[in-house]
Amino acid sequence: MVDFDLINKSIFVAGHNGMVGSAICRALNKLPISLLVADKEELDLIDEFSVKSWMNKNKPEVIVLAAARVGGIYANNSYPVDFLLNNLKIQNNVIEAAYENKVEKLLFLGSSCIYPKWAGQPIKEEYLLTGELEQTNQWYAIAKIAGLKLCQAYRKQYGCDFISAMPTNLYGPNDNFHPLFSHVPAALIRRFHEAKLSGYDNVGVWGTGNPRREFLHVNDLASACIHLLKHYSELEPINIGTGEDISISSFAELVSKVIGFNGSIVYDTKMPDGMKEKRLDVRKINKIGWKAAITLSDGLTSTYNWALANDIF
Ligand code: GFB
Repeated sequence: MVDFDLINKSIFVAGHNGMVGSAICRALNKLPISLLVADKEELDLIDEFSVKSWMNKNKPEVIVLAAARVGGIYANNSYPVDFLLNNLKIQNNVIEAAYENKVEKLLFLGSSCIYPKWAGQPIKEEYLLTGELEQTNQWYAIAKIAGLKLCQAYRKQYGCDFISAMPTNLYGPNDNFHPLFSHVPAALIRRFHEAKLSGYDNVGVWGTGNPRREFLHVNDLASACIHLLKHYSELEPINIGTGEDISISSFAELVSKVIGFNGSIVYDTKMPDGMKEKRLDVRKINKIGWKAAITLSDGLTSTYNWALANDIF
């Protein structure tokens, strides 16, 4: 197993204010490293000149690229240009500047939605680019595929230690709790909470409730990222997940229980289902010594408590 020593390294987390970036910063802050972050006024990741000059000045030794335009199924469908173009710009700027500044290791974060719509389950890393993409998130998926290919290209042409990881659906503190643009965990936490407070009889859940999703707490993702920085150095991307999935209807029931909502659930079949299922095959990351630790029920409870404590609703 590869051993890359993070001790005393200067590590730049791009996207430190987001759910993923902030979780990675919390985990890195427990290590004897020097953490580099920059707010938008200091570093605009969409702007090539801004990225090049910031990198030249700050010279990180390691980069975690967690900055991206993200959102749930409705946001992906509504803002195709932002999801394609902004993500391409951010990753091109950061990855090119990483090469120019001789960054020793870069971790690029993709998403399980890069895999084909009809991929066999569980989804192995080698299923990438073997079939058509899911329509609702094709813009985001194309950008993320380009990002992982760019990392592979730098490894092939220049020998850079740039790796890519593909996390499954994530949730946790600092998620976006917008009622329309969020992913399903934050959307349902908000909706069930508001229904409980208002005394509603029922709550609407999008789609048929039949799709299956795998959910990983972002603190687990952060521990996986640190593990990969230390122990993974290959051309091929690596999946990060729990390896277990649940139907959206069972998930909605679990959220309703965690929130303490006693009414019923109504399905809005005018809203899209998206991919039927996307459970990741996580044997590769398990084999190099990492496993998810946070159960879905514990993770949802702590996320709800975090949202209450932070006046999110
Ligand atoms: O989380 P979500 O938006 O992302 O939706 P995807 C997951 C499932 O939950 C879909 C259903 O079947 C939705 O129809 N759902 C039910 C809801 N109620 C709701 C609700 O109130 N809000 C939302 N958002 N969904 C994402 C991609 O797809 O996967 C992202 O769009 C990202 O780009 C992520 O890659 C991993 O799993 O469908």
